[in-house]
Amino acid sequence: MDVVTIGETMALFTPETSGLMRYAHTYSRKFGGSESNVAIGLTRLGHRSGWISRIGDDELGKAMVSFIRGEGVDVSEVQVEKSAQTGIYFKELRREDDVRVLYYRKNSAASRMSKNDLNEEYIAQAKYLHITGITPALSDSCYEMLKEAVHLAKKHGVTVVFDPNLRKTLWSEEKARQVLLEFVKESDIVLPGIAEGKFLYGVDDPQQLGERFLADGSTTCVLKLGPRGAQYFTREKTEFVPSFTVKKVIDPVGSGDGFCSGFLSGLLDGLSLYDAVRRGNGVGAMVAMVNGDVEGLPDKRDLELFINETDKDDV
Ligand code: KDG
Repeated sequence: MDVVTIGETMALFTPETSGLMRYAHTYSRKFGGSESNVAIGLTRLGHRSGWISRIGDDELGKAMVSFIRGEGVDVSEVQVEKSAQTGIYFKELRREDDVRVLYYRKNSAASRMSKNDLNEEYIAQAKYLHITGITPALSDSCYEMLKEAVHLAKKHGVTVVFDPNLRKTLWSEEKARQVLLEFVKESDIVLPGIAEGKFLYGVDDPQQLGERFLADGSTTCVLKLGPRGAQYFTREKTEFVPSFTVKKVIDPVGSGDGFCSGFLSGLLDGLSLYDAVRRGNGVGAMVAMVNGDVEGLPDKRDLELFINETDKDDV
């Protein structure tokens, strides 16, 4: 396995019309979850990924696992929880530049995950363990599980990749800051957005933020700078990597996960950090141009065409 990831995925309902959701009558049903989005992004690019999770014993859960399995992700570590349901979320496209997310996930099946969901051998055979700051916000048992997963990864020399993925609606700011920093300190690679960096350290200068993340223990920090691109920091070097022109943002949700899958794909293919970040930028941009969390994730050929075609537009 190249990458193992852990987290909750939800059935995603998107109104077929834009505007206030109270006027919507028909919805399309998709699936979305930061970690499985990354796992799918990786299989599209030709890598092997596995997703650890829990689903409810219900139709949405079954459809979700079929979908993710169908994308080539290993789902052998997904458990079925009899006493809780698969989580749901809605994505309201209020207007062109205003996409809102509403969760119906409290006490969901995935929030019942615990240390018992972890198979040490499964984590040990991966090259990377990908985790996000959404999982510890779900419940105390999820928080404990994630700490244990990181412990197992470190024990077996598996590189830990952490995307803070701050979701303020899931917990208090104080708790979020404390726990996210705990995971930053335990991770090898961190992939924060600039707003998350500011939330964690109170500064928004990219250079200062990069230094803070490295000082806290990560060997590589890639700071996502939104439409501008991203900047990576290691102890030896820092470089800004410009983004690609996105002609029209249709749905930005999931583009951070797209970035992560492109970046990890680059590392797995042995690219330089600059080129891995560039691949991340390309995938992130492509996801933002399509409605849905995973529908815009490209395969390698599609990605190459996009990157080469937009090369001339680089900023
Ligand atoms: O990054 C995209 C995710 O936010 C989306 O897929 C849903 O996992 C999700 C979450 O918890 O918000």
